[in-house]
Amino acid sequence: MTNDALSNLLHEDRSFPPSAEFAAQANAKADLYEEASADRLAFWERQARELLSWNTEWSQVLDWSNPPFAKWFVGGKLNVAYNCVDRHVEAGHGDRVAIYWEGEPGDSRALTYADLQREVSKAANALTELGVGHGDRVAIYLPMIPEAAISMLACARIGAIHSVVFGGFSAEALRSRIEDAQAKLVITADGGFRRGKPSALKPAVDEAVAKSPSIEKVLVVRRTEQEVAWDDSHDVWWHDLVDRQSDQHDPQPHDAEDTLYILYTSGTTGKPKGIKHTSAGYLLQSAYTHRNVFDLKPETDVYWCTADVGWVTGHSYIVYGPLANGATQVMYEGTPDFPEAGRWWDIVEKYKVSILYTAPTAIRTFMKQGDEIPGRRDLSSLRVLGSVGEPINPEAWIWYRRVIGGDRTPVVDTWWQTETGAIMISPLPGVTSAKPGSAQTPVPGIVADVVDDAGNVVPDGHGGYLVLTEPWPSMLRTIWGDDERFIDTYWSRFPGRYFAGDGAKKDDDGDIWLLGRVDDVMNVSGHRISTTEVESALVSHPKVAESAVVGASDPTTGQGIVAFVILRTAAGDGGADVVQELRNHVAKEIGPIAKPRQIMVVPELPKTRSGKIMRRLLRDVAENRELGDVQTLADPTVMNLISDGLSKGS
Ligand code: 6R9
Repeated sequence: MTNDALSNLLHEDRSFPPSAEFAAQANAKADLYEEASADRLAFWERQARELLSWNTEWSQVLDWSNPPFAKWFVGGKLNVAYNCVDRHVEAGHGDRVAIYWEGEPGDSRALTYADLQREVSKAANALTELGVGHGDRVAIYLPMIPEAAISMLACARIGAIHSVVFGGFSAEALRSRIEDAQAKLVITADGGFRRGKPSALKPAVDEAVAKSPSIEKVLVVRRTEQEVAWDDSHDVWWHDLVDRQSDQHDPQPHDAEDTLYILYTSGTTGKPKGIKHTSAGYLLQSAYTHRNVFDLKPETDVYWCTADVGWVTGHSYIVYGPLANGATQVMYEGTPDFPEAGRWWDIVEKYKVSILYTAPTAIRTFMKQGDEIPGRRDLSSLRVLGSVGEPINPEAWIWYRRVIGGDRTPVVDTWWQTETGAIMISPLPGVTSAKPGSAQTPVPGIVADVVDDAGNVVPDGHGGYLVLTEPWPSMLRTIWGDDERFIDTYWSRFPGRYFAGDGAKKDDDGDIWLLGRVDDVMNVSGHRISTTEVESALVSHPKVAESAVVGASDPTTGQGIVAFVILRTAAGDGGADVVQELRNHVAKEIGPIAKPRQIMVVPELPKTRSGKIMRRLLRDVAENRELGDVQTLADPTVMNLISDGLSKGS
């Protein structure tokens, strides 16, 4: 974020109190805060009794005797899939639609809770037939089709651990995740539809599986009907195997602390971290926040979260939270602008969506396209709007509320992370007077603060680092296979407290404003990508000697990836197409989301005397700003070399 944007943000003083009508009907009332602060653990126990169905009650709500390794609901047993599916059928809601699925080409499916129960049971039986059991890891690499949710729930049902890999990731990214988790099975599809065209997935799986000795079988959903290469020794069609299974499956109780899933996210090194989430606490906080932050009324609302299931938002707010709450939701396969820019608003109108949860990047893109496109659709069904993934600038917040929400709906800006598992800081609609641009208050049951470099809590009106000061039910339990990295990354910077990696400020009312990452993690369209990961991809190209990557502020995507590269002498000037070649190389190594917006070929990189690249100066160049202090550079003239080279080149 630029300094200008930051000071504008902190001068934002508009406030939107909830309407009396909304407040009167809201699930969450102000007394939740009092109840939770009076006795936090008792508060979570009450939520656990009210929101989840247990086979065995816990004997201890939180075991924090060996921090930072938490155990929640110790001794408790439940089945996550039963909680998300079967119990709603048993309660008489079998005919309620769970998922209105909308394919990009315009095909659609509606799955009721009874349908979902049958599909998940069949898939669970199929996984068992393939030899997948409790504790085994299953990689899921699927487009946004119902089978994604069905596969996740089938794993949960039998106690297998899923590792969903975003379908936009490369074969290499998939391979490294399979290897780290030692997955036994991959569930994939021939492809999915993207911008009007089938986009293949199976070839990337074939490439990854060829180098993955742990994989025994590949289960393939037919979606696009593209030609696929087939290896009978391990490839199995979903429709051959799953369709012939019994639709009855008896869900066994699993331990509250059994691992539910691993989800990889970028850290400050090149190696993604496998964030490990367990069962009961995770499900509880997903369900609790989904109910209270979005004010979900399962009988009447139609909820739509536009995320992909490949990200944590899709895990907690498409699969686990909404389904645990018995919600009716929309799931959409494709892009927002196909066949035209109004596609999302057509979907809102068609299904009468009442709760919409999306990312600031999307909102800013729509804002650029103008008010007319949403203006031509009937959006009057909307009653709550949510935002997630990156700081939302006040202008985008105001536009979202005014144009999409008809100046009527509360907007909730929800801060959380893959690691936190569920929403941590957010206004409560019906309770909080919302401030555009601020996530404001930890939700009841959560304790957060802002500290300075030395770990002292900053007074109101000051900034520093966001920390979480008490364990929470949906917290990550560790990094898969790497307890040391878990401790180092999150619990060492401020001992005893969880360091989120985000800068934050408390305003004069004590409300929290998130200011973006303070580490080498970029946030591009709400996706976390580490600078080191992109740098490693670049230097793996034979023409590149060295590279440095920064996130430069971008009006639409939040940040854009800007890479500085030094070419190898043997590569000469690299040729006219070198920049394109390198951009494509990064897309191939990591995935198209990591493609640099801009690559600058430079003769040198700015380094300190100890050899550390000064990204701050590169960010100044990337954002066309006057250079900051160059005194700590080993060679202060390097910046002249860089700017001269760039002005000649352009
Ligand atoms: C859920 C999700 C987490 C990082 C986080 C922060 C940024 C997310 C935000 C936000 C400001 C919000 N972030 N929500 N920043 N306001 N409402 O996005 O998880 O992909 O792990 O990213 O995203 O920087 O640290 P994840």
